[in-house]
Amino acid sequence: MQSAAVGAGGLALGCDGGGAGWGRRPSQGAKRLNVFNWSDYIHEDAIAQFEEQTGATVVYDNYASDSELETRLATGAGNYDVVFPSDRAMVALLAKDLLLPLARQQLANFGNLDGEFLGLPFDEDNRFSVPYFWGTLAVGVRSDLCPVAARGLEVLFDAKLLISAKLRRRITMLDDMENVVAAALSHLGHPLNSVEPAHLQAAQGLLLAQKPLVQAYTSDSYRERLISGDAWAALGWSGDLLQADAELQKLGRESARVRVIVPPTGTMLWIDSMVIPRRAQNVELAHAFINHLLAARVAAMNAEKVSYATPNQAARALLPAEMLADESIYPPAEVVQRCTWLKNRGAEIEKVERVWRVVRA
Ligand code: N2P
Repeated sequence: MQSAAVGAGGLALGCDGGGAGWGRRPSQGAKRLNVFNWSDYIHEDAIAQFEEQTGATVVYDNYASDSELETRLATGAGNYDVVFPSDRAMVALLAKDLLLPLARQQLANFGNLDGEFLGLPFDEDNRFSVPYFWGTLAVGVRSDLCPVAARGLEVLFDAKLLISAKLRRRITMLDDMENVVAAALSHLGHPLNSVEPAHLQAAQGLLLAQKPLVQAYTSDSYRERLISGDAWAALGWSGDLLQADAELQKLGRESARVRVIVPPTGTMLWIDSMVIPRRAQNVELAHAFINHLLAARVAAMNAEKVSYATPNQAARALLPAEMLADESIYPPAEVVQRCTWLKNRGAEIEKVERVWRVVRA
């Protein structure tokens, strides 16, 4: 399995690590690749190895929301060569013709991907996108600090519980319209993509009641807030929450844990892809970078670091068994069945936008 996986890799890796270091200043005439990715979403050695192998310099920058990415690409700011939109953002970026079709022959490692994650509705033939990681919308709880045994979303939404357990201002929510509204809908027992006025009205009421108890709406700093203990519970992306737990263990804070709960009644599933923006300046190097991240060993190293689920089958064969068995990364089939993808709600999304505007006002 291992040799098949590595053999499928088009790029000879054989790297010793070390490398020139990412984010270094480009030397004159050196090739330079501009990469824009979600925060905490790559193993830094994956970048260093690429720089080492190609002699290119990777200028790496982070974002925390799809809308940030969409705005940058639409305005042409940043000159990015490789970016990582979610399934939701893919729809918007393709509609605006902001992505370049990929040259599959330059992606020798494409075959490492699990067919289950190919041909998804937002890009049926994967003409523009290559899956990177998938995950869930989850709840992370500092179980050593939080005085209640959380089961799921109630630890964020049950106002009585929050006040009695002194969780007031100890919770954080994502700064993400669709996912926060979906979490509220889910807590109320409504479909996560609902645009029923009565459902959205109830979700708005719940979010407004919750608002004074929220420490922050943030899509990146919740990881640090959980680690520091400023926040005790957070709505977040599964891997970031697991990273917070791993970081606490690394710091030797044995009793300090972040327990990651994938709401058993079902939650949002999402998948992020690697794509090349239409205005990219270094198209060939961009393909080489995507291909590098598809190599089994690189993808496995990356998956171990970020604790998200990899769609790379060859990489999965290299992952530790306990990671593959971790249900907060790879939820069991019956939970996945209860999960849902964010639906493209067309013009109806305005109703969700209205709720979000009222809540965030
Ligand atoms: C990584 C965030 C994962 C992105 N920090 C969710 N689409």
